[in-house]
Amino acid sequence: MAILGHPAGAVDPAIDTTVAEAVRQGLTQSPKRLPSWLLYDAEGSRLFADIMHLPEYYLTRAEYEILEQYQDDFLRAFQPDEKPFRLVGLGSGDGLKTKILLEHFRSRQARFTYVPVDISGEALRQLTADLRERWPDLVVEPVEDDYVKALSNLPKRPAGTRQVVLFLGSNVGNFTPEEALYFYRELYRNLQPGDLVVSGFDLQKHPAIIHAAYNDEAGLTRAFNLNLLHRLNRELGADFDLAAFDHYETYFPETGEARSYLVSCPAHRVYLKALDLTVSFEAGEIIHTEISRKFSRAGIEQLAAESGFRITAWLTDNRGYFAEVIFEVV
Ligand code: AVJ
Repeated sequence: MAILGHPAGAVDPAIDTTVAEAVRQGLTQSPKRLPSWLLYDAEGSRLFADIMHLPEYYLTRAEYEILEQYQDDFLRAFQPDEKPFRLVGLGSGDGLKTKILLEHFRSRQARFTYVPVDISGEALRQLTADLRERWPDLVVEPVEDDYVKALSNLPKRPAGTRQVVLFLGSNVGNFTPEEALYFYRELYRNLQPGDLVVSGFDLQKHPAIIHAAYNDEAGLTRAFNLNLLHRLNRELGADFDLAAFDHYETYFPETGEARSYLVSCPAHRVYLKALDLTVSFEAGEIIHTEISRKFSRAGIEQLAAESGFRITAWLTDNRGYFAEVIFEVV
């Protein structure tokens, strides 16, 4: 299942073959690219947690604002009747945003369980330990997996339970339009009538605001992007010289795509021991590492319609930067 770039593979405790294969594929094609899920090793997840606090990174604060302001509306949407619900958090990360909702739902004695899904085992273990300490009676069933695979591998849900999938943080922005459509169709296929998907979408806005969010003064986004090479040095015995690479991001308002690259400044070669592969870089050659797509309302409505969902709520922050959208299976 390679469409989202994280194919299932044999498990070798020494070398992660899914990492190895993705890197071999990405660095032997032209232009070079590395899938964005590779950014989230333990260090990458930590760096991203710091990025969420950056003054330029408006996304997290905007989403917070929406979750806080509309927590009651979310609960009414998730539990319009007496039916208990199961919250599935795709890409839960450090879970800070989800905790706002969990806290509120607990204070209202809502009946629910929580299934955080994340590709970073480390982030997931921390979140689970933290939640279990804070709310010992909350049922938390963590799943360490990639989103699409997780959908079909979820623990069996108790009968008479509504499933509510949280896909926050504009993680959907990492997908190409084709991947996003595929992903929402897969979601639809794995859900039942009455089930919900709550998606966070970063909206199109002044390009300078978006550009700044991926080019912060403190250099955290740069460190986050470069950390990917550090990871390959460690996990694949590569000899990337981090000083030879730069972070570069550019935003295309016509398509809503922010694209991030690593740029090889000098012409040079890199050797990856675990792959027995030498990769040549020309001066100024790029490796594409991430797409952070920004959405229009029409684009989101089209995505919902083409994947079979009905939009039942559209909630934004006061500046209209970000939208939390509820999709229902009809
Ligand atoms: C976690 C994918 C939503 O694209 O904004 C932040 C990741 N990359 N800064 C985003 C990210 C650079 C983030 N997502």
